[in-house]
Parts: sequence; C-alpha cells; structure tokens
Amino acid sequence: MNRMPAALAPARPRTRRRVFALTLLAALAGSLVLATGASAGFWTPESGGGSANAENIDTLYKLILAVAAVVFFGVEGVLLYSMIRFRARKDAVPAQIRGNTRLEIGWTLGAAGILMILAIVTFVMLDDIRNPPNSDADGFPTQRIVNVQNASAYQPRPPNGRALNIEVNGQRYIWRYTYPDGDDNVLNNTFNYETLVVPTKTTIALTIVAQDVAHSWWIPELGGKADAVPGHTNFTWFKVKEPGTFRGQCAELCGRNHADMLAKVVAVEPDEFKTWLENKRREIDANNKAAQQRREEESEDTAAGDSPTEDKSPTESETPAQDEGS
Ligand SMILES: [Cu+2]
Repeated sequence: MNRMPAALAPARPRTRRRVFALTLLAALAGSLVLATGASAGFWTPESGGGSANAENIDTLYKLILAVAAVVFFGVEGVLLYSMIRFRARKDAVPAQIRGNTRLEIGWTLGAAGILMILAIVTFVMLDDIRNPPNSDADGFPTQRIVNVQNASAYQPRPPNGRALNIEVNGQRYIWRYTYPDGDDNVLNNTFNYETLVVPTKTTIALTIVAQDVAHSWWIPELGGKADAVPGHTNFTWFKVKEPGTFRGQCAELCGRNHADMLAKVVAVEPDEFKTWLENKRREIDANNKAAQQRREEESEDTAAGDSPTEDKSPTESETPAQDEGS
C-alpha cells in the first residue's frame, strides 16, 4: 500500500472524515434502534406463539441465528484481534506465512459440517411445518378435506384427513373467508370479510386464492407466508390451542391500498364458533332476503315508470357470492 507518511498528511480533512464516519455510524445505529418499534421482535422477526407450525419455523430461525452468530462473532473477533495485534509498525516485518493445510482443511470441513447439520435439522422439522396434525378430540367437528381441482398442488392433510377447510380469497384490498357447509354449491356458503373466526383445538386447512392481483396471506404467529396468486390455489394450515387474536397483513404489494389490507384471525372455543357460524348464516340470509325484496320493489317501481332509486352501495353481506368466480 502506498501510504503517505503521517507527518505529511493534512490533519484537518482526516479529523473531519473521522467525525463524519463516526456520525454516520451513530446515525445508522440510531435508525436501527428506532426501527425496531416498527417491526416486531428485537432479535428475531415476530413468529410463533399461535400454532405449532409457526413455533417450528421460529425454532428453526433461532437455531440458525445462533449458529450464524457464533460464526459471525468468531470470524469478526479473530479479524479484529489480528488487525489490532498485528497492525503495521515501524520497521517491523511481519511473519511471512504461506498457507496452513491443516487449518484450511479444518475450516472447510467445519463449514460443510455446520451446513449438513442445519440441512438435516431443517428437513426433519419441515415435516411438522408442512403437515398438519389431527384436531383435538374436543375440537370442532370437521369433514374430510375434499379434493380441489388443482390435483398437482400440495395440499397438507391431517393424518385422518379431517380439517376445517376455509377458503381465503385475496382481493384488493380485503380478505374474504368462505366456510364449508357440506354441499357442493359454494354460492350459498357462509362467508366473512376481514376477520377470520376459527375454532380452537381444530386443524384449520386454508385454501388460498386471489381474484385480482397477487396477494400474500401471512399471520406470523400462525405460520409462514402463503402467496395468493390469481389462477392458482395455494394451501397452508394452522391449529390454535388457546382463544386469542392474531394479526397479520397482506405481504405482497398489491396496489395503492396494500397497507390497509389487514388480516385478523380470531380463535374462539369450538362451541362459541358454532354459535358465531350460525349467527353469521342468519345475518347473511336476512341481508339476502332484504336485498331481494329491495330489488323486487325497484323493478316494480321501474315497471310503474318511476326512475329507479339510487343503488345503495353494497355492503359485504349484501353482495352474496358475486365475487366467487375466481
Ligand atoms: Cu394485497
């Protein structure tokens, strides 16, 4: 390196540069500390706490983080030590070392070994992340998952094949949830927007679709992300032990109001879920009946020569299954 002797170097710019570097470093550190308020955990991303698959993802993440931290601090430690301990000194000629076969083979094997272990642990845990368990005995009574048309897509099933199969439909800028009702006609199914109400102790199998652009379903405490892609069906599952509320958000930039596309899962006891489902059904039926009545009145008015009354903007329950088409 061609370095100017210290005595000849201009002192001012050097100090200024040092001050600049220190300020930059402080600003970076400060912004990192402040940024945690916007995210979730300090050390690891928000994950786990709601469902076993999310727990496993979280465990795997922390495991890899720990190994990576040991490697990082080990390497950086040796680097810093060497930089300080063996820094350039006047008239000192450093030891000229050309390779060290034992050391080189050692760290190559060490790195390969770490990767092997991480890969094995990941594949072992992946099984529990992808495959749902059965519902508990006191969970909500569920049907067998029926095959969806996409035979090629991987649909995780509990060992006994039974789960509450809910369709999650991403649409700008809201999530629509369709509950099964036992018949083949999806147009008369119970549905809800924004909040996905589910029973605890029950395996919930989600069929994820999108009807306009790509969205992404993600409730960090209940599992990994599942993309909602138009023309493709995706699957994921979760099983909540205790009643609670779990929040998430569309994780795929889908347009101007992407940030408003919140997702919420409310888990309640199976009995409470049954009541909720029945009430929702009644509410939808009542709204459908009211809408039907209004349409009839309007068509009578039109027939009688009156101008049709302004259409009331449709609320969620008054648009029965019109958006089912995807
Ligand atoms: Cu979206």
